Amino acid sequence: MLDLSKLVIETPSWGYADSGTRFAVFAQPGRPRDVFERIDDAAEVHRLTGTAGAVALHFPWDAVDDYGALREHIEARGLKVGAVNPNLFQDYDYKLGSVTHPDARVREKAVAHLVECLGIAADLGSTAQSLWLADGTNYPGQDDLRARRQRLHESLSQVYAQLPGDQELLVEYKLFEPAFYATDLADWGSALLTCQKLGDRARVLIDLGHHAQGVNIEQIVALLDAEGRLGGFHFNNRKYADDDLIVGSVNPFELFLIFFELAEGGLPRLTIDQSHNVEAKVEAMVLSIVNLQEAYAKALLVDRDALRAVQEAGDVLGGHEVLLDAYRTDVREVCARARVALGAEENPVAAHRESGYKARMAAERS
Ligand code: RM4
Ligand code: MN
Ligand code: MN
Repeated sequence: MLDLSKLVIETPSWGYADSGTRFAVFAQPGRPRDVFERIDDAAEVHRLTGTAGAVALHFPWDAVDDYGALREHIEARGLKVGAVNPNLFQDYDYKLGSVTHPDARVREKAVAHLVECLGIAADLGSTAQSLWLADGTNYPGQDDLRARRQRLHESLSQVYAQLPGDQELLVEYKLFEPAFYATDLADWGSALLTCQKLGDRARVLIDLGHHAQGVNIEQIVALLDAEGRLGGFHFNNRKYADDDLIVGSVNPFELFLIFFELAEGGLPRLTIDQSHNVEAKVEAMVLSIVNLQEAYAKALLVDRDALRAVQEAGDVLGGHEVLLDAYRTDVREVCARARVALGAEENPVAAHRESGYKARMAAERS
């Protein structure tokens, strides 16, 4: 029988909040008004799916006066705090960068926020800082590329020196956007080099939407894992760029191949990083979790001994067939039963629709 208990997905507090594109933000009725209500939505997703037991937070978006009270609220709803995500991209001072900014005063401010987040994580019982930088340049010649890298390492070393022993630093990269010429941490290689400079507790975080088209992301998983530097994974899906769509909605086969590699190495920290603009947010999150459960179930079905045997025999398509056998298996029933074993719903999306949660929140949170 399939056991889903080892699969823990962190859902993002920011995935429940208002979001949009640069063209418009369409506020949804019943949307949470503060971090406490975002946690309530996360708890509803966990109740339905059994797999979303932690929630990743973003600061200052989720800042409160009393972190003890926030922690109590989270734990009272049966959740844990996932990674703490410092936000270094919205303050006006960060227009030309945060930890890479040419002005030392701005770099100090960015470092101070990162250090503040170490304390917030400690108060909340979180064991990871998850860092994504919007830093980069838009035009050739705008800034000195080597100097920016130097500033990045100097700033992050100061933070790493203060990293509490039970926390790790996850370093996320992204090819482009908001910078359109040179992003300071653009790919897994630059993130890995940065982590190696910092120390053992700095590891790379892969976001599914942060690569050029066609990049083999499962291979990056295998490579970083083999180096002991795979820290985490952000799930979403895309057709073109960093589209942040529902996991598994556009390219389910790629998701399966990624899970095959993730499951090979022992799962790292797994987080959904999505932004729902036109779809219902809680339902979108539930569907993402269901798709993750199914991809994970299929990855566990791969006959790894048979795979090794045909690989050693040099059978080119034999190995491919072993993967396809697992991928083509209908796992909906076994996942439904595994969810029930966790005390969750057989069909989470239908249960959510029938529960009236959406209408109730629309009335309560008006
Ligand atoms: C970025 C990146 C980060 C997330 C922000 C909101 O594109 O994926 O992980 O924290 O968006
Ligand atoms: Mn991300
Ligand atoms: Mn992103």
